[in-house]
Amino acid sequence: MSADREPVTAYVALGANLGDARQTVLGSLAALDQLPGTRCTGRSRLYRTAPFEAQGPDFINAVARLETRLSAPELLDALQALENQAGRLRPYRNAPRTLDLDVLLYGQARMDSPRLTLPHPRMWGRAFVVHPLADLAPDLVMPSHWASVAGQSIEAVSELVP
Ligand code: PH2
Ligand code: MG
Ligand code: MG
Repeated sequence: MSADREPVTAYVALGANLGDARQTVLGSLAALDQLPGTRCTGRSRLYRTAPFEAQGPDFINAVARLETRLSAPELLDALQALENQAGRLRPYRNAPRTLDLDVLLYGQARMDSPRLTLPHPRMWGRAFVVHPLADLAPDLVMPSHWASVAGQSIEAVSELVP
């Protein structure tokens, strides 16, 4: 981490559908605030969502806003460490998981590397991202985004904490 890097606003999607998904998501929202050089400055409501192009139980999903001095690859490393701590296994693509943490946006960054594509290439087609993101950053969500996710099953299951 570079202490002289200006903080960047990043948005991270949280998802879980194995084990106590709600507790895992709440615990990782708290853990994001403890990452080096990082503050969690906003949390969406929690949502119960049907698996989208995936199998298994319903998910708990949320989005967090971070102010971070970590670079995008450093942030990704930190998120993967939290996934591993939560016991994440990867038996096949989109398998049910104890915890998934995805970088959605990192400032204005655009990148396409084998590890990380920014903005997240599928974020605007997923209700489980669009709805919680709109809790935190309604100006980012355009009418076309709402139209793209209409019909996907999603229900808020917590209050918005200011
Ligand atoms: N994550 C996926 C694929 N499908 N569906 C829901 N409802 N929530 C997710 O977090 C999710 C998904 C790939 O990461
Ligand atoms: Mg994901
Ligand atoms: Mg992921």
